[in-house]
Amino acid sequence: MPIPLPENKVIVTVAQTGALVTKEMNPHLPEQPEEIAASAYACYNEGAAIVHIHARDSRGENTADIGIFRSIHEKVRSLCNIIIQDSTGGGPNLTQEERIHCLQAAPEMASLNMGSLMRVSGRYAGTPFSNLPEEIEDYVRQMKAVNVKPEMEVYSHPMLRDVNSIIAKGLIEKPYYINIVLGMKYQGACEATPKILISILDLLPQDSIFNCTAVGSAQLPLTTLAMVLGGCVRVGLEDNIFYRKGELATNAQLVARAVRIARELGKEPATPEEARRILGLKTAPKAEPG
Ligand code: KMH
Ligand code: ZN
Repeated sequence: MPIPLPENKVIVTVAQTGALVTKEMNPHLPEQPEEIAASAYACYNEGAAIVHIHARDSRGENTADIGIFRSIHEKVRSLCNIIIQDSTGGGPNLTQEERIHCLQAAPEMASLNMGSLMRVSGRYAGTPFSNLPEEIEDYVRQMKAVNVKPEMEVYSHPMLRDVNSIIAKGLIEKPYYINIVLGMKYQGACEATPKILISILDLLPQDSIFNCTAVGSAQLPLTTLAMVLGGCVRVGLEDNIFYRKGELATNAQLVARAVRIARELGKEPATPEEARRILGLKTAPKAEPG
């Protein structure tokens, strides 16, 4: 079982952009560096401690361009000290090699997807979201070399095999930060149900802190359940574009709601500094807000 967060804190992550959502789907989607930074600042002010970053080019396509990642980081850090977690999931148009380029822009954390899935709809149906054991190991070694904390994304029970494998090989340090991602519309991903969340929690290694991400309308009930169970939560437009049925959300609204629920449950959102301490982050931001 995972360890509950100390001091009744909740670490709130905002996943603002993602790889699959477009401005046509939700015009509030932040895509360009200025938009991403402004939205991250609004989310920080509502209580987010971590921002999960995907970069887009000027046409809104997923990109691995280091200059764009650096520009996002600089702009975010000029506004606030929120923890920057870059995505190494990237997007379906990026190669395995490109997806890890973001480490060169010096994030404090990076996502590490713990197994392969198959895309079954949309433009990339029939292509794999490839995260083979040797690819995971290569990514985690690169993160370890630059003191970037992995946020391990687990979409199904068998992915815990690779979590346990990198722990056994000493490639990752405690506390292990495990993001249970439920409801992805990919073959091989689990549905977003309370039973499935709890059954994965039962199998987590010792010394792990868990976060819950749930896609679509499951975001609200499952992140609420995660807080009740002593975990952290991720909200944002990457996973869910609606505030409620038929009403498009902003990232800041989704963070504000998660924080309100946390407080109703007697918990406080961790500040970025508190989250750095809880997660044992080693790399301080390169630039302080001015
Ligand atoms: N879109 C999420 C469900 C990543 O960026 O590494 C999965 C994700 C992957 O966040
Ligand atoms: Zn992502």
